[in-house]
Amino acid sequence: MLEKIKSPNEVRKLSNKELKELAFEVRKRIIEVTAKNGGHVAPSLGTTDLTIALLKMYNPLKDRIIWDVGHQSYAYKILTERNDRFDTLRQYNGISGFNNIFESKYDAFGVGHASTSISAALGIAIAREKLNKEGRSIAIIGDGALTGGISFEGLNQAGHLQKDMLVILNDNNMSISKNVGALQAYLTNILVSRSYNSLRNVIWKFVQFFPDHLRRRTIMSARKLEENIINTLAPNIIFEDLGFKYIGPVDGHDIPRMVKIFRKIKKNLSGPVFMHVVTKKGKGYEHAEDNAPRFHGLGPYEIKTGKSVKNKLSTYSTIFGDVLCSIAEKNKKIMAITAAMKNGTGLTQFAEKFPDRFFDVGIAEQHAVTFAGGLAVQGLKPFVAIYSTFMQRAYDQLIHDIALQKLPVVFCLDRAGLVGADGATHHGAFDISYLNSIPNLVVMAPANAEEFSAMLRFAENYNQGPIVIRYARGTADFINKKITPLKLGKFELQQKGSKYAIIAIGKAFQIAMEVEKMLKRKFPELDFYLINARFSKPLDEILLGELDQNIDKIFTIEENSIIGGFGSQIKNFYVNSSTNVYSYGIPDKFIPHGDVKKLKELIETTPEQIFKKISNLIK
Ligand SMILES: Cc1ncc(C[n+]2csc(CCOP(=O)(O)OP(=O)(O)O)c2C)c(N)n1
Repeated sequence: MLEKIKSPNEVRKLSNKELKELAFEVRKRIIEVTAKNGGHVAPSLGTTDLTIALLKMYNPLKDRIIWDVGHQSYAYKILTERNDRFDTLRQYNGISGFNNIFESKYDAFGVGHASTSISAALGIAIAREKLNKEGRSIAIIGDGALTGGISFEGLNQAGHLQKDMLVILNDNNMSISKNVGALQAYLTNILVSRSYNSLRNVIWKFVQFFPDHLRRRTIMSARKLEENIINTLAPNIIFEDLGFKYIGPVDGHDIPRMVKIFRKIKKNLSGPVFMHVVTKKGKGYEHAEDNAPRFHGLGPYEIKTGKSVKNKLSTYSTIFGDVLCSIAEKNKKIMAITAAMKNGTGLTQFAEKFPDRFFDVGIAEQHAVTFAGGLAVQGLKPFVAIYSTFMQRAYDQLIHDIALQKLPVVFCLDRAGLVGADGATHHGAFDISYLNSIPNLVVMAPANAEEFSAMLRFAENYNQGPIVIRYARGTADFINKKITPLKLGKFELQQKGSKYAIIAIGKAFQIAMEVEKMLKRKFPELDFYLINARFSKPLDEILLGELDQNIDKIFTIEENSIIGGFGSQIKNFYVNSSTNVYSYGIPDKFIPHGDVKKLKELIETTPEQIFKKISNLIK
């Protein structure tokens, strides 16, 4: 059947039975492709039925469907003219893992970072009204994404403006790990109280058939019980209080039921509507259902067993988790904070060992940072682990709440640099640029596993202000050498030279070493300074000053935007000198998704490419 669906118009013609069959085929396709390419399996299997019901009732070119994060939109991609290219999911030049307005006319808004759908859908609803365009605006947001503050900023305005729009809450009780917080407890409360309501109706109906005396007694005790239960169970529906019409909870795997409700909404309801849909993450694939956190997003896996194809090696994230646990063993002031990325940032073990010193704040990066500020101002030592790309959310908090007050918070920015298959929305391309300009902040980046460990220990003992450690995604390189304790702002001079120097920061130092070897082979008469910067802020001004006396050209390498990055700091340092600085890093472009090696070729930062460029400059 899927073969025959060339556009979503054809979904609208299908019967209930055919829709069910289609859901089965779409799930099969998602599993087959993600088993090869990796991807967000469980979220997309969970929303397959909802997607089909939506496409049965809405026209996605006229009605605008806005996914939140977009990691759950694979079924949507398959059914909106992308099935033939779906095998290229997350590969270079292939289908993106999220929604992208440049990829398809069916993608109404670009996504990747959470909690944006309601705001975008409201903007779209108002624009369509002002421009006299037909159609509804529909946001689909998960219970995890709903914990992000922006979603409430959107609800607040939407409830006030009373424009036609539909917000669908895809409630599967899970963020990446189990969803946490009072809001999740509240949503569960709604589910329990609503199912209690239907149970109550059944009981009342049943009691009607009791003989009189029994009925009276049963009714009296039932009433008492009900009063008690209702007070604890039945909450006000917040979304109604905010001005939405609330529908739900609805079984998100019952396509005919959802279709009926969409039909009613289209026909009878105006203003903002909030539909609460309950789904199972990973639905239809037993391994994903049984282990939704692992199947939230993973690399290639074996369909039959669900096992990952590659064994996990030591990554910077796992090292972070291990070292922090060992530091926290002795130092009771250490607290760990994550914004819904417990597993991704390597904090699972910490959460188990020190549950009262671990905080998952939900998808709430801004809150995570200011919350850490509160802990630090009272004398605790918080380590906040956030991916580089998501830290962009909390820029003002970093400046206003932390750096300005010199609070000793340690920020561990995972996934700094190119991340690969998740693409433009997820590359950690900008952190050095956005951090270097903040006063009172120390910014470090490890070149290898041992150095990372030394940086975490340095950060534990540094109390003059905040520190950021930015580190790469994936396997860490080990040098199998102990590192002497770090000194603030001191670069590591690995090799002395003359005339030319290569300075790199973070994982890019591995590239620098390769480049130096190639250069030495080509120019045996030359000696290159080889420097591992370790710090992007403060700079090692003493060493840079010494170089100025001996050096013609400096080559900097980093995996960060060239604009405002490490190289530009070095250029700034030499602005009044005759030393020329050439920088290699991420150019002024958004980098697409694909294998990291391929992406490095694209931006001309493989060791071979940098070697060639430097060779030309030396010639
Ligand atoms: C600002 C931001 N922080 C963190 C993430 C990483 N992330 C992607 S999906 C996700 C969980 C989303 O949960 P939910 O919205 O309930 O969707 P589900 O995966 O359960 O369908 C998280 C934390 C993100 N995309 N954006």
